[in-house]
Amino acid sequence: MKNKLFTLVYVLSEDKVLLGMKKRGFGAGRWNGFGGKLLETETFEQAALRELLEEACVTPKSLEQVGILEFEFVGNPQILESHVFKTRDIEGNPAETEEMRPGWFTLDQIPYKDMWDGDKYWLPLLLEGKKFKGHILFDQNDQVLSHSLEILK
Ligand code: 6OG
Repeated sequence: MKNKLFTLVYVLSEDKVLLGMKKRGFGAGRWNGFGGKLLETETFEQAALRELLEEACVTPKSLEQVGILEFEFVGNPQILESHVFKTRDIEGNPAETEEMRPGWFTLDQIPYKDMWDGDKYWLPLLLEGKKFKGHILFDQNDQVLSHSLEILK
């Protein structure tokens, strides 16, 4: 079975990161980066840019790919492969959309308890400027059962 392909983008500004409260669909009720499914004709970078504009009303002037994460759920063979990006340069002001309510968080106040359970393992790597790849296995209650992460040079 082919992996399902996603993008996930984090906007950084000084000592803050922009997250979005997902209002509907997969992951609703959690703060997350901005992103979604890759369309067939898109590169990951094009999809990341499109999703950031659709969900937060901002356009990155540049995007840096920092990680690839495979999310797996027990009992489901379909792997969710998320390509993770960061940017510091955006055009426009973040605004609420039908899908996401944006909010800035200082790096020592990331709301991990209201985020996907895996985030606390790898988001600190992104915030420390590292590149990484990894695999995270979740149980039926969306809790992490096991994870492996490798820092890339
Ligand atoms: P749409 O269904 O809205 O795309 N995503 C995850 N993000 C985190 N932090 N942890 C996970 O662990 C995730 N699984 C999926 C990828 C879904 C968005 O949610 C991300 C996409 O950006 C399970 O099109």
